[in-house]
Amino acid sequence: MRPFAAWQVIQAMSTDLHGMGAAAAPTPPAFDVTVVLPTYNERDNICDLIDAIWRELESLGWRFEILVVDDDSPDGTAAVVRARFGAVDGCAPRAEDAAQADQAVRLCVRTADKGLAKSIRHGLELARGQTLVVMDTDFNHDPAMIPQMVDLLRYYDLVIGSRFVMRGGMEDALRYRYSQFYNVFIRALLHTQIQDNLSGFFAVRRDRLFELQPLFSRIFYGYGDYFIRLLLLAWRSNWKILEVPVFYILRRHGDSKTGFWRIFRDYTAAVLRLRLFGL
Ligand SMILES: Nc1nc2c(ncn2[C@@H]2O[C@H](COP(=O)(O)OP(=O)(O)O)[C@@H](O)[C@H]2O)c(=O)[nH]1
Ligand SMILES: [Mg+2]
Repeated sequence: MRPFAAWQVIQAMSTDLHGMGAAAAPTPPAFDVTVVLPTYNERDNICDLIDAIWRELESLGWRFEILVVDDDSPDGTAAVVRARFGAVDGCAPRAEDAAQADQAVRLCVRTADKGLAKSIRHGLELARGQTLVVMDTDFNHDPAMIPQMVDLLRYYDLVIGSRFVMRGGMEDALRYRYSQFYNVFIRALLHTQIQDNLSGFFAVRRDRLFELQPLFSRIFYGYGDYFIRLLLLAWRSNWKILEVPVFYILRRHGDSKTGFWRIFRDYTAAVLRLRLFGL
């Protein structure tokens, strides 16, 4: 990508942010990009992932923050981040020291109201980037995709890393088939055209996301089902949505927190609720 492209993204976004009278975000954007990383027991992955994201974004000359939102993982995830990066306290709504730097690692350790979706909401509300990216921290999601996903926000409101568009995929072939089938079910019930409603790897324009803020508590609860709700709302709000192909590799270290039957039950309940009662 050409280096000036990022500047154009930022320019375009700030114009819209002011021009559209978007709902005020909790903190003013100080960075071009915030990458929100929800973690639970990711001690052996998190530092390598931050390094990889840093390499991808630094070469583009972007101002960025990487915000780790950890649910007080018993394996010491927060401690390794602090030891390696000396991360500033990311839970403080205005971490002025971080805003001084062009790049920063922030760490927010949550001890109450835990859970994946609530951590992501917390991270998004603390984030100070014009563009917000959310991804897994186990290398399922490829950090090399971030630059193009952010760049495409010049044309779209939301860019999803999708396993089910051409050249997308997943190393775990069985889970790929299950997810593909489940997405057919979601589309049939919710009447959308989104191919990967379970991705959780996305980049969104800050101004667009915060237009939804009054509805955040109806979206961000539970586990990955928050993404189904977010996408449905985005779809019904006529957002411009693009799916770009991503290939999920297996997690590098540690265990998945996704239990098949629990997820199947919870997601099906979530989709049926959306179908019957809306958001
Ligand atoms: N903060 C927080 N992060 C979580 C929680 N559960 C899972 N995660 C993170 O969410 C991401 C997705 O979880 P993962 O186990 O990789 O699920 P999978 O990709 O479906 O197998 C990973 O980065 C996890 O560390 C949680 O309760 N709180
Ligand atoms: Mg994962």
